[in-house]
Amino acid sequence: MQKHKEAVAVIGLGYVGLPLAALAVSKGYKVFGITHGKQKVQQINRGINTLPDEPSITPIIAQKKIIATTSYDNIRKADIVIVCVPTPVDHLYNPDLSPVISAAKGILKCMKKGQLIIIESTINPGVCEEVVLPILESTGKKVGKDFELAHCPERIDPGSTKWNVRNIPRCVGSVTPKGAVRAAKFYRSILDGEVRVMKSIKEAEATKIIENTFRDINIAYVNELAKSFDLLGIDLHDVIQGAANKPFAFMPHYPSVGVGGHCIAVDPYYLIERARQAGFDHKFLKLAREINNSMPAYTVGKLQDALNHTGKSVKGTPIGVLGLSYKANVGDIRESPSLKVIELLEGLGAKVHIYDPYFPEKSTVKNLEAFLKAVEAIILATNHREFLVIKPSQLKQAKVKVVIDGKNAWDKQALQKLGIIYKGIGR
Ligand code: SAJ
Repeated sequence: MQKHKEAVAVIGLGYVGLPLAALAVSKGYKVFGITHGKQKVQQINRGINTLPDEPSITPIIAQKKIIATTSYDNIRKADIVIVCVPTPVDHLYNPDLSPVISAAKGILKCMKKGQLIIIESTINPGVCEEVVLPILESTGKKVGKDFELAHCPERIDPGSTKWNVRNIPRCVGSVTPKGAVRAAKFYRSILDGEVRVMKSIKEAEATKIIENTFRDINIAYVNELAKSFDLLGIDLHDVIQGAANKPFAFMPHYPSVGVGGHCIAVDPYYLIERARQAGFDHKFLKLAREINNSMPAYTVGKLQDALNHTGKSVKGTPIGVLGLSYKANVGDIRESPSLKVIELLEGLGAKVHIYDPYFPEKSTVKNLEAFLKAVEAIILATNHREFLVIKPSQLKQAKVKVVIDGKNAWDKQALQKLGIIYKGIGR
């Protein structure tokens, strides 16, 4: 039964938009979904959850209450329009706002007086007022009079069993005080978590960007430590766990094969570019990106050293990359370091076998057994739960000689005891 007379339109039904649409439906809003892809539209209208990593929303999607279309027409029937489209970077790491721009242009064509337009996509400070607002006001409409514009940065943590769209606290900001009140009221009607109203829309944009650049520099910090501790012969993984038992003023991050995903690996470039335009050079953020982007090559270099010890080279050795996803237990390869590792290995003439249960179509073998049989050296690139239960004896039996543990997830001592050459990242 519909509890709210307002209708919501969600543009972009991916990792961010579909859980949000499902939550709004479950809270009694009429919800229109707008997305690319006729097949995706059909599936959602048939009650099929198109996000395998978000099983919690399956029962809500099955109720078929989200009215999905590829066209923007239903915007005319919505009181609140929420933009949840990707904000990627191109191959030169330049921010690509084209999805946000086309969403704003699509809204403009179907705008209705009094609408509240909310951007959830991660953007740098200034995008709402310098990019989105000029489009929405380009036909003479005025923010604060004909519509409101707010920003509520998404905080989805894909694959998390603890945090979800409903319980994660949020921040919201708007161009006008009235817009902030309306946006906060909407989010408080669907969320259990705190909704904090920021003093401006720029502050809301900046909140998300500093959350993720904070994470990127902390990961870069431990990745740089890994390179020095490898030379010092100190197990950084253990040392971080030692430091982590300090109950205050330390937040553990862990070195790895690299930083992937559509958030941490991307968001810093938005702030770097916007600050550059304003005349400031974010040397520290850029260095962190450089360090994190260097980890796939560092990992492949460890494989080359390890193979040299056995008198072998990358070329001509059957090598396996275990895991394509950018992080454990999700099926998402956006900016995944695995892809860079594979590219580097193939550039060195390696025959690369790939296995990721989340990507059977991109795997070169059907299952883990076939993978282990085919390879002599393994780079563990994703710590999926399926890979954590692989026993050292299975690797020994499969005559695996070298393991490069890109996630420091396997048992170093046990593998070394079986005569397998083991190298971790910083261990
Ligand atoms: N990574 C490391 N070392 C770490 C943590 C992560 O190498 O200590 C790597 C991961 O393997 C992955 C990448 O960094 O390749 C990103 O990992 P992530 O855990 O940050 O995963 P994301 O990209 O899903 O980040 C999301 C973000 N959420 C939003 O942007 C809304 C981020 O803000 C959260 O902090 C993060 O989830 C989280 O905490 O899980």
